[in-house]
Amino acid sequence: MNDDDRYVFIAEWYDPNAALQRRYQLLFYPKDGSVEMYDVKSHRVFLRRTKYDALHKEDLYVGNKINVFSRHLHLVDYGDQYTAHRLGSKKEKTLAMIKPDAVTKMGSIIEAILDSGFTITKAKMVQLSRTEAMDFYSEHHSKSFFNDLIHFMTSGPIVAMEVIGDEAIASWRKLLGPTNSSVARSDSPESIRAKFGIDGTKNAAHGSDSIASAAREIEFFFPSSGGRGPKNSATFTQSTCCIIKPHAVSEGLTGKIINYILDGGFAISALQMFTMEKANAEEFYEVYRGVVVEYAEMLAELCSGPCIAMEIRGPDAPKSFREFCGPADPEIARHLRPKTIRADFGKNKVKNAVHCTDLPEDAVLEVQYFFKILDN
Ligand code: 3AN
Repeated sequence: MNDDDRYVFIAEWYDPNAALQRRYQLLFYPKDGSVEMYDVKSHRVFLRRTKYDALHKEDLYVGNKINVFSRHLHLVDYGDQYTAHRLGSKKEKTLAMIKPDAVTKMGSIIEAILDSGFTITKAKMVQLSRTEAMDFYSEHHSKSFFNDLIHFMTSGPIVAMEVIGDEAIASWRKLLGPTNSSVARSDSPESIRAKFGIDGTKNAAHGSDSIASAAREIEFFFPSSGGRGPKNSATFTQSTCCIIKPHAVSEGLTGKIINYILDGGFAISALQMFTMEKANAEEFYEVYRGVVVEYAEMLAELCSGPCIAMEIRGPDAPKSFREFCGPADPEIARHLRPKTIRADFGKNKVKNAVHCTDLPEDAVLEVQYFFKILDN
């Protein structure tokens, strides 16, 4: 690294007060981890060069959303040739999908994805209709296994994810292993299909096979404009709401927390990644305003980056799941309720790994807030 290295990006930020999409030139200095921003239109300094520890070189690529001093910025382009050349060449997006046979193993699969250095930028659990599954696999229409494949893919929910990383298309397929799970077990025993797949059709997960299919498949599940994409799998009955908070997502704990929940005997019937706007977080946390001392910090945390919202089901769900999460303060949790999510993964009262519904009567309302209102 050169001492005077600096990377330049074009970043967009939606300014809710002015209802405007603003454009900035963002400069990052790896030497001291500082950032500087200029308003593209007015050429004015927007942020004087300031050290910002939460931003890393690995976060800087076109398409990624980053958080700089509580503003969600979307990196839409490279600002100069040098940056494009140094940081841009290898990053790709691909579609990773967990198939119905492996949804109960999703914690371990997500852990494998994150441990391999990929970033999950979108995620949604959906239930495919027959028409949607046939559309997704249209290239296999004439194959002998087509009917079995469609039957299988509509037999239960799946989890679709947009994954970004260096040469993500080929690396994710390598991590997946051969299409047939038995072949995977002999040829590539450490692969996902070897570990979690059953046979040739029930093979745990999917990965796009080219840049063109990655673009088509990502658009299929996460339409960029207008369309709705496949429906989320929320049931809105006998369930409760859990959010993996942004700090835990950015610390790479998503897979571990999901495993913890599943191992605890709960089922995850819906899951989606959201990046909360302040107004939505305020609405969601309304009951805590003026009641909880840390309200303002809780708000800031919930808006600080992507979070994972989930619908949780299980015996005596709202109450039993709340106990499973443990006391809101992880320090207290570690003393009084050591085998709880917050005791194991929380840092402090604000960064306490997860939110869960407090009052049983709010449980379905909170699930609806994410899976009916925000997923719109
Ligand atoms: P991959 O997912 O490895 O790219 P494709 O695209 O050839 O494999 O096939 C799509 C899906 O169809 C596979 N993931 C698998 O579930 C199913 N499939 C492929 N080949 C067969 C086969 N010979 N018999 C049964 N199912 C198959």
